[in-house]
Amino acid sequence: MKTGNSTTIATPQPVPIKANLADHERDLAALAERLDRRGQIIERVIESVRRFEVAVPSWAFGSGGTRFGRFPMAGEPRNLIEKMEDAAVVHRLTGGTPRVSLHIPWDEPDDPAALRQLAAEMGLGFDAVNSNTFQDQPGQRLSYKLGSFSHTDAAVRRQAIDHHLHVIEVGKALGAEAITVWLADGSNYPGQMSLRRSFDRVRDCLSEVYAALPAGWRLFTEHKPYEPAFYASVVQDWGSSLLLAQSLGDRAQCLVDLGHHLPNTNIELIVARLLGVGKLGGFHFNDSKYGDDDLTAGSIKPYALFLVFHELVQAERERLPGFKPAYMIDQSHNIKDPLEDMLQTVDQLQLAYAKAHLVDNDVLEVYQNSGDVVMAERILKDAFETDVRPLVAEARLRNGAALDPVAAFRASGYRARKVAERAAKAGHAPHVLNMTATPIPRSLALTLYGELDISVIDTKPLGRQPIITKIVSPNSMLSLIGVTLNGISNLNKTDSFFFFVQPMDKNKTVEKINNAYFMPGFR
Ligand code: AOS
Ligand code: ZN
Ligand code: ZN
Repeated sequence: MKTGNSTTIATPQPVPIKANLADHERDLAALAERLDRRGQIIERVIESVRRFEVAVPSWAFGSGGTRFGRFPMAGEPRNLIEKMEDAAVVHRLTGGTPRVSLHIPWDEPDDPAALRQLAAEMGLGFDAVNSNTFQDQPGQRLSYKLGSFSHTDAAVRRQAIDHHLHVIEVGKALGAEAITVWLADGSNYPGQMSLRRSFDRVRDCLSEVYAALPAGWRLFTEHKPYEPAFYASVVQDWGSSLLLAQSLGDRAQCLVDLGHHLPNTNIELIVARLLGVGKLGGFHFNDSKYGDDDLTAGSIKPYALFLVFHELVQAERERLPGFKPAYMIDQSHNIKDPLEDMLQTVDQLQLAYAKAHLVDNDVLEVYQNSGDVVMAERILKDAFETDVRPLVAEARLRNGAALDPVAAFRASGYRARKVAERAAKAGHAPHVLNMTATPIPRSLALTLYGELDISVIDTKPLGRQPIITKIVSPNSMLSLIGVTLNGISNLNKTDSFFFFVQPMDKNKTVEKINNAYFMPGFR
């Protein structure tokens, strides 16, 4: 705005994210029409996305960290039950995460059968259980400092095998059907370990674990090039992983963690190779720029993610023998709210999966066979560059989940309630009462996606005044607050109070203006 010689620039305001059903329907119709022109049926893709499922990791609901530190977030889950609560929210909002992948011993349940029951009540089950011999646990007899399955001391190897047998027992009680083995075993300096014998020892130990697999179970071996071993990891790449899986037996397969490859590795090629020999067992989805960064899937290399899904969807459509991948997320949420990060991740996976369904594999094959490189590439690019967000939102909607999971999560006030509840000492959690007389979006979101008990008061209070509902633009908010403050100043100072309740900002304190109490974070 120009005033005289000076120019005032309005302070930029964040655009509120909102999901509007009418807009969604228009966007969906436009996409359907566009796909129809390309000879594609949107319905088929929507139904496929509805069936897409990925497991969430029990270890990623709290803030992660690096070796330089961790920045804990208010409202993080304090125990396994609270992690399950958070997992249920992710499933409720995305409709795509009905299982949790549990880490033992970090998230070892006291009573696995009871946890299984509770999870079922929350609409959740369990995916692969994860062992941990990459660190010593309190009270542990022998150390894994120089390896677990690869250790030269048979007693250490025995201890590591027993741990895996125990993890399988826990998994059995939970109804899981697979165990993921990621070993940190390796060396930091040349000469530290025998490169050949260390691998043999790992294979021998794994055979004993494999022999103990319950009926119907699978064992996944997860490779990783480096970290914590910086010179030579025992199971460093998909070649070693495949050797192990092949020597163990049919029920041993390889798990591909997207962050476990050296820069520029062609991961979709690895996926194709493993698919080709029926040894692709599962995934740990995440994204990375440099190493095992555990960033949000699709945040750095979305095209690479799409190309991985292209291989997977082809295998799915061709009903490749033995194709039953366990899709799991493995991320570390260091600076984002872990729940929002998880919601973004699932959305990214649903998008990549949907786009892969837009590839016409028959036409692609024609171009491949005729050597038309440009058109073959274009088939993939056309699919990747299609904005499939309305389609994925529709799939979620039909699954009873949210059009826009992050928006619904923010509107639900879930985190704010958990901040209060989880900061409180046991037994002192505040009860929050949300009251609404009209179906405003926030109340609806709370009802649909919050973990609320709902009471309906259907008798109107005596002398009830009519309720006027108005839509106010963000610009008129300030004057509205002014009007309210004026009203407040006329209140009887002793027995009338106004409370403005907003999500907690622990750096601010309650303020009193006139007779109104502004809870932290109000402005
Ligand atoms: C470690 O880098 C791996 O990704 C494993 O999957 C590990 O077990 C998991 O990240 C839990 O720490
Ligand atoms: Zn992993
Ligand atoms: Zn990792």
